[in-house]
Amino acid sequence: MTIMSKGIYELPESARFVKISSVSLEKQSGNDKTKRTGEKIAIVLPTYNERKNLQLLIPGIEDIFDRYGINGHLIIVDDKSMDGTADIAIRFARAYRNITVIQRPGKLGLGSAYRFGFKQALKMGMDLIFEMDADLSHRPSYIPKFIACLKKYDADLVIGSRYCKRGSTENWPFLRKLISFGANFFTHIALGVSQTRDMTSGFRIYKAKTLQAIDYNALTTNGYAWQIETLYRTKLVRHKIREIPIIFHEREFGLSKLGRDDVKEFVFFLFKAFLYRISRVLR
Ligand SMILES: Nc1nc2c(ncn2[C@@H]2O[C@H](COP(=O)(O)OP(=O)(O)OP(=O)(O)O)[C@@H](O)[C@H]2O)c(=O)[nH]1
Ligand SMILES: [Mg+2]
Repeated sequence: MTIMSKGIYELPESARFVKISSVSLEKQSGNDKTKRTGEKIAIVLPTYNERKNLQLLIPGIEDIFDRYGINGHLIIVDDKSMDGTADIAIRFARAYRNITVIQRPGKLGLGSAYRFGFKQALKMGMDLIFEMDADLSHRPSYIPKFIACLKKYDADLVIGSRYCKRGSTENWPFLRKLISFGANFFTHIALGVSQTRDMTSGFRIYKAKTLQAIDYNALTTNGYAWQIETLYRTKLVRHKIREIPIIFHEREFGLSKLGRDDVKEFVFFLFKAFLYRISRVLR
């Protein structure tokens, strides 16, 4: 794993030009996928230089939508990848017609990409919204399991957990395991979330009403800390959180995008949340 220390968040996302291409919003005829009925489910995929992965991932997700009759939609939020990720995404959008591609003009961070993707999903009237990495670490075969768990327990947020029984990571180097373990350990202490053992996991499904309840658009983090901020807010609004086991695969293509700014933001958020939690206890 190579860690990129590229600077992010130089400009607020609102101040930048964003292009949204959605073939499904245009007038089309004779396409079965866009005519599917039932609950509308969006999968938000943030991408930054994931061309090779996306080429395999999109057909994999579409296959699951077909096999399980899921009324699914993909929202790809690309931050000006240099490897042509957006071009590939647009080509798939033309073929599958249930894909929206959002092209932002620079790398604004993982959390910022999700915030933008969620806004689009809610605008499109989605009922359930997934977060999923685009680097094949999160396998599409779990998608129906998330939906089944959400329904079975009437949960508001279901997290794909690497650290519960039957969950695991595959091909992760020791250092990566240590970082993830440390992040989860300190997050548990700072936030006191007991409903999942994998607080930093980015494979999740939310009910639309939960995103509205946590006021996702007003959250403060832009990088990887987004995962713990959204989880903490979900706990604070007392929405139901469950976890299912997942096997997380190390990426085969491309590099990790976790940068120094992400780590700083993560630590700062944990510290702030911890102080807030203590002040609530003492009050
Ligand atoms: N749009 C956008 N996507 C991003 C950004 N940073 C990361 N991503 C995407 O978010 C997903 C998760 O990022 P990864 O770099 O895989 O993070 P990770 O899974 O913690 O790290 P690895 O285990 O090394 O893969 C991937 O699909 C990335 O392409 C960003 O600033 N903007
Ligand atoms: Mg990854």
